[in-house]
Amino acid sequence: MTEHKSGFVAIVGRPNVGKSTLLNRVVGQKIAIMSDKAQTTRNKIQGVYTTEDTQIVFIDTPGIHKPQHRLGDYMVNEAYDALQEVEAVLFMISADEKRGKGDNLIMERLQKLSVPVYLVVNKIDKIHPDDLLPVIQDYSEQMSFAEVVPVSATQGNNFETLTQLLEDQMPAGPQYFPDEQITDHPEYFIVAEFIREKVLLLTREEIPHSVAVLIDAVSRDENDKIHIQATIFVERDSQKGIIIGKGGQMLKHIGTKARQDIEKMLGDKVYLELWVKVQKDWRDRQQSLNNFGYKK
Ligand code: GDP
Ligand code: K
Ligand code: MG
Repeated sequence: MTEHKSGFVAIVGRPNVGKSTLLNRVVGQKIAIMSDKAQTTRNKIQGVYTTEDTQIVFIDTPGIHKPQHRLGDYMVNEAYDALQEVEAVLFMISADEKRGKGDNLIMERLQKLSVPVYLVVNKIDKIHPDDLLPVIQDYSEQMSFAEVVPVSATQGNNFETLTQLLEDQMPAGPQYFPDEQITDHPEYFIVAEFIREKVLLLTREEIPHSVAVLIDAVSRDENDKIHIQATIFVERDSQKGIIIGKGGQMLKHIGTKARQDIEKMLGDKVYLELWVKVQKDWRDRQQSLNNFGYKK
């Protein structure tokens, strides 16, 4: 018998490069919410990849950006925190975007690490193949990478190459999570995230960033249907109006879409009841951040 191998791998990069999409693809199920909005991901989230003799715990992180409020500070800390005690780091970039200050800032940090850093060039489906090499060259001139892996997180190109590289890299170690477990977060966390994702999908401008979701109650009725009550928090009265929408249409839409994702995850029928409340400027208030789970 070969010795069991395991380890932790952090996924870092600017907002919107596709980190959460990669995580979901690796574990084969949606555990991290995704959107075209920057700062969708607010907490570290572990996705567990298990084979017969290897377990890799991928850590998805909030995009590294310049914080504008306390929530932002928390998010960037979460990202840098994930770099502690990992066996490898995936530095993810988007093939169709120019290297920016944010990338340089991240690379400055990564260069100080003693573990291998892989350059994962995502969204190759969006570029002409001829444009790939210049991107790789540009980044490789900034720092040296253990390996460069071009991928498409939405289409799955090169995922076997990526996981195989990482499997080979893992040291001897225990299985941290049971075979069937795919994330460290409890289901209620993911349920709240699914609801927040639909708000991100259906609203614009500052609303997505002003929203937090808390699960108030979960119960099962005599027909085995799961009843979930949740509250969507916003920062201002005007935002509350937008979330509820004319005649409650927006809230209904959010609920319907979220319910579909929740039912898929739980494998049961769900009755979802949503409330909207205003919590003024919560993103800058430590007490609110603590309540919403954005605390150390
Ligand atoms: P994150 O902020 O780095 O976690 O990025 P997300 O995973 O939330 O993805 C940001 C956006 O990029 C979403 O709209 C994704 O659908 C999109 N995206 C992610 N990966 C790919 C990819 O490989 N190809 C394309 N075309 N879009 C992608
Ligand atoms: K995003
Ligand atoms: Mg994300």
